Amino acid sequence: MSFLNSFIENVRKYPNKTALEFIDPPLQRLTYAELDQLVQRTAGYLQSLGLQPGDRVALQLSKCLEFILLHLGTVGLGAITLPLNLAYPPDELKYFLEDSGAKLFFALESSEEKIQSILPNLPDLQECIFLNPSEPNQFNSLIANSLITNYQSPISSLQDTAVIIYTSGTTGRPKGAQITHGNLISNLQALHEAWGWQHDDILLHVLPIFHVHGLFVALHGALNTGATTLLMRDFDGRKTLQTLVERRCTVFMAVPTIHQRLLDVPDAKTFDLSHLRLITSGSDRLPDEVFTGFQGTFGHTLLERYGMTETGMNCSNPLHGERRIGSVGLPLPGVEVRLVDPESRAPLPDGEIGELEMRGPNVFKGYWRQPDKTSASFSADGWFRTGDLGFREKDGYITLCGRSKDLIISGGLNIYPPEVERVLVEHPAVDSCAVIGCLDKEWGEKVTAVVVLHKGETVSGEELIRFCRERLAVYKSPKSIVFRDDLPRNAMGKVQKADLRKTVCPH
Ligand code: MLC
Repeated sequence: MSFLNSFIENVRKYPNKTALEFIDPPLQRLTYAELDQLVQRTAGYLQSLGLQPGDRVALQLSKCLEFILLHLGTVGLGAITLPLNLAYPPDELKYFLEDSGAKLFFALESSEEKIQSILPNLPDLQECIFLNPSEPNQFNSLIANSLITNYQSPISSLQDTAVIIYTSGTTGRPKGAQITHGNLISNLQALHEAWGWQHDDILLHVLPIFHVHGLFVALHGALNTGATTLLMRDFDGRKTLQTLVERRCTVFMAVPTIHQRLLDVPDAKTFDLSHLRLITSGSDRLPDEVFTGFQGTFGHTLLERYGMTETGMNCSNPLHGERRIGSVGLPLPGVEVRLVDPESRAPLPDGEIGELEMRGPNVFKGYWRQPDKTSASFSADGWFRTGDLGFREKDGYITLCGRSKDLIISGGLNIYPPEVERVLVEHPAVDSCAVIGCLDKEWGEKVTAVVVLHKGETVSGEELIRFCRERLAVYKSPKSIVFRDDLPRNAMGKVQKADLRKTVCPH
């Protein structure tokens, strides 16, 4: 039993049906049988490189077939995929490879020069293979002579880790969340039931595949059902609307920034999306204007759901029934949700705002090699502390209304201000700083740094942004810098970010 069982079942049921189709160059289309053959060859190739169950395989690749084959081949062999955002600069990348002890690393040929210097200092890394996804023959020839390997060998336990995804935190370096086969299976089953996935669904996939949303919810969801996935390598608003119409897609999943960009396509209203049966939104709070804008422009009521890396999907508005504006809906089948007082941790009654805690087969097994951080993120009786604040209405609907953690979500990506602050204060001109998220129509929240310089120093905002972009992923770097003489602090010396937001962020 592994989370690939349902995919393998679908290979048997629908061998000649299109499983994956890349709709921009290089154009690639594979049936379920063809995909299965290539995964088997990829598994054989990985075995020839010495991959053993439990080993980590890091992937820092664009959205390409090679990524999908390596991921499925890796987990099929009982090893662990480590998907990495392409935006990570060499310093961050080195930390992920080192911390995870990755044995194999697949990266883009175009990044070779940039990352060559970090490779010799990684003792666990046995091989780094550079790929060029615009030349599919390169990977084909790598795997061509591999023995076909039966990657369906059962894993020893559903508690085995399938994927590690790094998440940042308010303290210390990012932590690798270990997601097990059991987590993936339970969440696939819950979403199958909740969203009525059907084998004749056609999913248009525009998200990156190195996160939970694009990889587990969208791609795994479709493969688990025997549906067809059309993949767009880089999101484009107009092309998305055209494809949804021309290819008669039935399912579309995105983050609010993408939905907003669809609404911004000048002639959006002329695209008839009435044949779609499901359009979901997640990874960030869905603004009311986007919810109503979608109803007005496309006649569709977006289905908002709530999840996170450590838990997969937790809650969803119903497929049939009321999709309540501003609410993330009801707990998914098998997921238990409770609200507790963030200080005393005592459970709260309906209607009161508290921190959400989760329990269920969807909850990850812990942070990679970080037992202290793992135990700190669970209550004594085994509930995962999400750090999200919200309340439950009498009829069970849950509404999120803030975070107990200092966290910014921009375009569906999590950014922890302390990580950015640590980089900014390394600049010789910077005395202190505070990084906040300002509400923004496009990004949800826009990373904004409020900076106090050392006496007599001068430096431009552009220079500080450039400094951050050299050391951090671009999406984490501030989009604007505001200079101040000092920062508002409480009696304990803690910066009052709520006050700063009021004075710094445009209303
Ligand atoms: C790109 N940029 C971002 C950004 N994405 N900046 C802040 N936040 C982001 N999310 C940078 C680009 O590098 C670029 O820098 C500049 O902003 C403008 O880029 P763009 O070309 O306009 O952006 P684009 O590449 O089109 O990307 C926007 C996007 C993308 C919305 C399509 O961010 C995206 O795919 N987001 C989805 C993320 C996601 O899948 N999250 C799920 C996490 S899982 P420059 O150099 O040009 O200035 C999870 C759990 C759950 O949260 O529940 O789902």
